[in-house]
Amino acid sequence: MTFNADPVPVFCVLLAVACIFAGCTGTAPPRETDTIPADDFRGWNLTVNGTTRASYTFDEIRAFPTKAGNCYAVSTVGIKYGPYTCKGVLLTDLLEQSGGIAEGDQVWVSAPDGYLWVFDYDQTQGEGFITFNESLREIPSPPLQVLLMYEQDGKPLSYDDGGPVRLVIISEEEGIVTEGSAWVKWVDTIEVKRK
Ligand SMILES: Nc1nc2c(c(=O)[nH]1)N[C@H]1C(S)=C(S)[C@@H](COP(=O)(O)O)O[C@H]1N2
Ligand SMILES: [Mo]
Repeated sequence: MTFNADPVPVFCVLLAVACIFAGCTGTAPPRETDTIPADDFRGWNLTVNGTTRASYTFDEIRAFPTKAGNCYAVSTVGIKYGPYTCKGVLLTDLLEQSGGIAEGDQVWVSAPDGYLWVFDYDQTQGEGFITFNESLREIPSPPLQVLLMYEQDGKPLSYDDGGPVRLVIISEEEGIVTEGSAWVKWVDTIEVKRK
């Protein structure tokens, strides 16, 4: 008697059987530092702390008036991200619910990974950002707005892209590139700092 089974398919069958017993499902493993919610975004909360403090669920954020615009970023090393259509809620609309902001205030925007970006008053009003054209030449800034984005190119913002909510800078005009360092991913805290 000869045993002449081709070793390749045999190996594949063994691998498949081993995989079934090991519980492989083809999905990504859970994140180790799961202080940041997964893509269903349950448990995520956004705290806005101005003269009054407010806390919002993802559904409550989406219940705010929506705003959409063009957004396009460049990283510190010159890689461009976009252009995208970004949709979400305006920072100023959110801040309004917590007492608003006044000249001289700063707005601190942070995320569970410890990242923090500080916006001065002018920037909350869409002014004072550095802007570039698509060739990354600095250009005078057109009118801009600061948006908390939860939809990018018509799709819910994924965790990997900074979801549930990422701070972005939008413009009516197309091809306006802003600095990616201000585009805080996984935003969960917004604080108004008054001197
Ligand atoms: N929460 C959080 N947001 C962040 C960062 C970060 O480290 N943590 N890095 C910033 C910087 S410096 C850049 S250039 C962009 C990079 O965007 P990407 O991670 O989508 O490539 O995200 C910005 N937002
Ligand atoms: Mo960056």
